[in-house]
Amino acid sequence: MTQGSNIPAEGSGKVEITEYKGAAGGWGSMKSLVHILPQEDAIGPDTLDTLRRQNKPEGFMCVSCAWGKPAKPHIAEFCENGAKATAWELTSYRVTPDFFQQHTVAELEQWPEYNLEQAGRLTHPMKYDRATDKYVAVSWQEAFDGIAARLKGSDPKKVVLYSSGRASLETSYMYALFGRLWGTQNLPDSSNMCHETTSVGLKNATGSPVATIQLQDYDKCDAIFCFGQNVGTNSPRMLHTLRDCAKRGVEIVTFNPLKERGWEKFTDPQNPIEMATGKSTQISSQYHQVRAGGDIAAILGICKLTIEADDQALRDGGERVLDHHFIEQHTVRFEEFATFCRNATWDDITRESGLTREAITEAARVYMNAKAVINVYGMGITQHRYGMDSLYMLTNMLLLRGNIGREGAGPGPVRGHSNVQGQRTVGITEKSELVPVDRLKQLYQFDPPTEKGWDTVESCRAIIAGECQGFVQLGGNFLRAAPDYGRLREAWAKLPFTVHIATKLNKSHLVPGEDSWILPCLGRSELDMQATGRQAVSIEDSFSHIYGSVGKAKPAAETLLSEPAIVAGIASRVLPPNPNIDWEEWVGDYGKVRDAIENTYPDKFANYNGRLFQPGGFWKGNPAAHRKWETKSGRAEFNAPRALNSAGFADKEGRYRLVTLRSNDQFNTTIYGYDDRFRGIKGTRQVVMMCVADQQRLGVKDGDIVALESDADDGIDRVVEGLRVVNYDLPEGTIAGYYPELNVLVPLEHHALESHVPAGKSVPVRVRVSA
Ligand SMILES: Nc1nc2c(c(=O)[nH]1)N[C@H]1C(S)=C(S)[C@@H](COP(=O)(O)OP(=O)(O)OC[C@H]3O[C@@H](n4cnc5c(=O)[nH]c(N)nc54)[C@H](O)[C@@H]3O)O[C@H]1N2
Ligand SMILES: Nc1nc2c(c(=O)[nH]1)N[C@H]1C(S)=C(S)[C@@H](COP(=O)(O)OP(=O)(O)OC[C@H]3O[C@@H](n4cnc5c(=O)[nH]c(N)nc54)[C@H](O)[C@@H]3O)O[C@H]1N2
Ligand SMILES: [Mo]
Repeated sequence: MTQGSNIPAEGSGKVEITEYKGAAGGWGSMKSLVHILPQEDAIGPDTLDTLRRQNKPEGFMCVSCAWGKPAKPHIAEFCENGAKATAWELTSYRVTPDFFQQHTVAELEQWPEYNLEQAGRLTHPMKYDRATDKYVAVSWQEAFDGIAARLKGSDPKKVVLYSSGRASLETSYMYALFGRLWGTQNLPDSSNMCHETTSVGLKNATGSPVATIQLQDYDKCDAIFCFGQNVGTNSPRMLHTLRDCAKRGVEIVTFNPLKERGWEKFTDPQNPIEMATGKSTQISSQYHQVRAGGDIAAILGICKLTIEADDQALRDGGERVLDHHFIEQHTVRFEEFATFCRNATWDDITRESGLTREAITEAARVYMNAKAVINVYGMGITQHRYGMDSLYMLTNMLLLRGNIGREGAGPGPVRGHSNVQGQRTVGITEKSELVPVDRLKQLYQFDPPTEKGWDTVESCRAIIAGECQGFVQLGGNFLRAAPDYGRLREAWAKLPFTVHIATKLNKSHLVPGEDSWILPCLGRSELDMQATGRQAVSIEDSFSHIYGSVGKAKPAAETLLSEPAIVAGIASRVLPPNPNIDWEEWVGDYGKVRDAIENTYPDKFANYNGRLFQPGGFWKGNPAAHRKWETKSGRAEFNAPRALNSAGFADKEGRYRLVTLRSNDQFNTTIYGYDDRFRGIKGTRQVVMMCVADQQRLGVKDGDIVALESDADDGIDRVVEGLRVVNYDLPEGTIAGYYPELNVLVPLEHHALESHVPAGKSVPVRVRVSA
């Protein structure tokens, strides 16, 4: 067993910034993979065997992204980053009680995130000991009893039960049910920082909070528009789909302030000919470098041109451009929206989008000529103050030509965590209207809470105000992922208690409240043996397909418990006995939890256990995909935007829009390394990417060190020092750097208005140049 060691910040390699000339995928991805595997000492039989079975029916479902898993998988149905995630979980390094004996918590908190997770898998339940400032090993029994005592002594309405989107459907169902039985709906999850804008906005506009398309729709579309998603890094398996589309002649039009390599070209690492010849496929036929927050205006331009072309056709007696039949039968507020578009001026559109009228006209041409269009998007849309307006614009655009609810067309949000969408499906939510309250009542004979619980922003507010009485996290790294790190960290240290169900050590664990426990759990790739034998779990992807997943690798330690066992361990001690729930029986056989899920959601989960390993997963269905609109009006809804850019603050001299995003060597707050290959950045994450014009205005150049300061009008000082200027092709006034290092700059109240998703894609900052 190898013990993790403390390596100084920023890795040990030298910093190198050069333009990356290769395609996404290709040899670069192979090299990156072999680089991380030995580093993790993880090329054991288990890792390779696990990778072979990754994303295959009866295999194990990757813990990285939520992209669909085809019914006929590739020989190796995984990507560079999925393999990294697996290797990271199957590391041979261990964080044992000895490790904690050697390091105080104060010392560990100073370690970079990379070193904390690199130290290895957690092995024993640990409890914080204030006298020595160390975590010490306790038995599971002691941990559960201690936690139960703390929970019972608290007001359920003041305790947060957070989850990160990796936990399975089975665990998530049990966790949410525990919360409600105990009396709280404070059930935020990582989705509250992610696609909640989708869940709220798409639901309002189409009645369905998720993608209406399925994976096979990509075979039927003839144009794809992509807004604010970085496919090469964050959902690399999608590149296979896009490559096939591009080869078929599908036009792919991308809107992104950064030139992201994955949207430019792709060499398939699994294609020997492409690998041998270095041949790559061009992905985007058009690439528009919109300003951060400029999507509303860009799409407005497309809609304006489409509507005006239709007006013209009406005048000329030509073929109509809009799908009037669809608009009349299926939508509301079209006229209002059309008037808004006709009245919009090109001055406003070009200023706010940062694009020329010609560029937008080119994009509109593709839209008007296409029969079936998919709008793909990610965090570049959802993480803005007016993110919902961007999302509405995306939907408006599709509705104009009836591009929802038919083959090859529809909105295609690319979800983040592998089961983040599924968690919402089975009850992880702070909103009772999303919960089948009557069914829960009937099944478990209790009155579920009806008042709204806390989402992420509300949880942070409560923590900062000193009102939160305790925080339980099922996976994740809330303290680091949430906004306003400086203020939150200070308040987090005063929490009465925290409980962390986790595979690896992270910063959230290292700012202990009065009492803190770390509960180490099995990862999804590991064998999960319970009373009735080997267990499977299940997850839901971005297309609402549900798959079983079976881990086979030897667990990192014999002392680990599964997530369902940990949730049951806590729940059974906190709750009075309930004749309708046998927590122990559920842990012994997850099939019984699936039966309970099926009983709670009979429409979505019919014959759940029977269909668990259906190739390609089983579809839980989607009313909007059949043009059944479960909205307030009973139709799909057009919505004119409230603002022309989604940043939500005015332009001002010296003010920049900071985009916080992911490098190619990270999974959220998990940092695999210090290289961001496609962006040509090596050996450091302390950077701010900036275009030449902005550098000249500021009097700085590539390689200079600057600081970023908050420019929010809330009087709070927030600063990050020591950032290296990196010359980057970006629109003027838009700069970019890495999350989570820059989270200190994201004001808590700077969030998407309705969904409360922190607005990490346009943070108002100033650049301070040291004398
Ligand atoms: N390897 C790996 N895979 C992951 C993750 C990971 O960290 N690593 N994270 C997972 C999770 S939880 C999620 S949510 C997804 C995240 O995947 P993405 O949605 O790709 O998230 P980001 O990396 O934050 O990048 C967002 C993209 O939006 C662009 N952008 C920023 N602002 C704007 C804007 O105003 N308009 C437009 N049009 N574009 C903009 C950025 O340049 C960037 O390309 O990936 C998931 N998959
Ligand atoms: N500024 C800024 N902030 C952001 C974002 C951004 O783009 N910009 N993105 C936001 C988004 S989209 C998201 S989704 C959130 C992510 O927020 P989270 O989901 O809370 O964070 P992660 O980094 O994914 O969590 C990593 C930790 O999960 C634990 N873990 C890993 N695997 C398992 C497992 O199988 N079981 C259990 N129990 N634990 C496990 C490990 O201990 C690891 O340290 O961050 C958000 N924050
Ligand atoms: Mo996410």
